[in-house]
Amino acid sequence: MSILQTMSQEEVNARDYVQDVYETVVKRNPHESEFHQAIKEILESLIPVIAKHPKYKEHGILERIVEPERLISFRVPWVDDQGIVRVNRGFRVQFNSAIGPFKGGLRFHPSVNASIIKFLGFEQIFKNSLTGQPIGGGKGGSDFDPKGKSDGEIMRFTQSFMTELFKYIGPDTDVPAGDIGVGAREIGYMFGQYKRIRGGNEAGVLTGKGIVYGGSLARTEATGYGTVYFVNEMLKSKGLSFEGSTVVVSGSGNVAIYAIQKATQLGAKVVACSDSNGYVYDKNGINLETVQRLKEVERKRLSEYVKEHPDAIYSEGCQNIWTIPCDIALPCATQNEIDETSAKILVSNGVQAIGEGANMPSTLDAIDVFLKAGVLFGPAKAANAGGVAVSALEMSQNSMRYSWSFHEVDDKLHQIMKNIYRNSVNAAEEYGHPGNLVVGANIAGFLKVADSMIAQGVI
Ligand code: NDP
Ligand code: 2IT
Repeated sequence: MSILQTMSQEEVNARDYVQDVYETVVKRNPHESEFHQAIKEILESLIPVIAKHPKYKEHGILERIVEPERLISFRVPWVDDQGIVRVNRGFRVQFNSAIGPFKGGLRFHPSVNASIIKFLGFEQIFKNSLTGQPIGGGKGGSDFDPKGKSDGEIMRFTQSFMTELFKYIGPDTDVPAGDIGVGAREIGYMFGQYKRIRGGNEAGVLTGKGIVYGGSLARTEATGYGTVYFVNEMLKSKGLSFEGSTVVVSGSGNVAIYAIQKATQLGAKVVACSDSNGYVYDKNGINLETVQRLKEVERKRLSEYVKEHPDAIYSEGCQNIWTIPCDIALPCATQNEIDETSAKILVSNGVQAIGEGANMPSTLDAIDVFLKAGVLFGPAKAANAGGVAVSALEMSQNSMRYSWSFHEVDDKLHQIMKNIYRNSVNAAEEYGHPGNLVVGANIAGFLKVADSMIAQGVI
């Protein structure tokens, strides 16, 4: 039976409408493949919602939600250690403020462009809604490459970046945080510059700050821990657990490090991790202390790991990490790092669960492979929402001028991840796709934002 025969007339109409919206996005944003990909995934998930509730079409919700409220692009001039003037491009997309101030990280990586920032900002709308906290969707960054830069260069760049960005952000309007290439050091320099320009201490303007000047305990750990908490819920639904499992984690940055730590605490053996040059396989289990020191303190390449652990094997090229047999795969590096071929290899090696720590790490074809094979699949906007959820807790603590203990924050994070899992499962069930957390997370995230947009009129 063809798909058309299994669809009601309302669903056929909804599908055609969604297709029209998608085509308009592609036409209006040419050559932005990552942005198209994120839009396509969401819109297709929403077909049963549009079919069931005509109000979303009547209020033009889809046409409005795919268009950012504002996209800011700016020049970032700075002087390198040789005295040469360098220029990068900065971005901030303020995508949707229906449920709260814009919230989302800043990414510094040479691949950053409007497409990357818009896909991330669009995803952030639904992720932030899923957390249950009052935060809208935003994202920003620059094509600046932090690799090989001195501390002074990083400071001059971030100060110049903030000298422009400060005009558009604030504790009640838009609250940036970290992402790839932006960690505690960069947030510290940006916070200092913002405070200097504004002439006041608005602690809640940025999250991911150092603990002694307004940061939240457990924010550093939150994304990686949250991903593992989410995957644990998926595993429990099938009577499985991390205990005794073999895990592969891609990346070796903030998200990867704390995913490795929590998975290990729950009894898993994490046998591999990677950076953009290659991956390490350690049959004894990855030594996290070594990875943290190499990547966070010494800012070296992961290839150095094998000098200290001669039993481990380093291979050039990060893609082949997915050929390592594992029970659980946690992609925690970057977008589209698992393609259809890698997904098929993972499935044929018997993978049971995927938890997306990174944003959009699986291509649409890869997701299809996982879902068809019946692999437990935790999509990014649900599985990695723990980072932004604890950022919102940081904002709350800043407003209260008070700090919670590590355990208080970690307990709240754990509960938030369980709620996201439950709400995604329920939405998938209610809209006719039981067990499909891609559809479930997209719908659960969408409904609150869409209803708020209707309540607030055509803006
Ligand atoms: P980091 O900069 O701390 O680490 C990024 C890691 O991914 C590094 O190991 C890096 O390797 C690797 N990497 C980056 N680009 C590529 C690439 N093109 N190919 C292969 N590997 C790559 O970033 P985070 O850990 O913060 O972010 C990782 C992912 O998690 C991103 O998708 C981010 O958007 C997402 N995320 C982050 C959150 C957070 O709170 N930080 C919250 C939610 C999602 P190398 O050192 O060689 O560059
Ligand atoms: O992708 C993400 O959710 C983040 N990079 C974290 C955003 C935040 O505001 O903490």
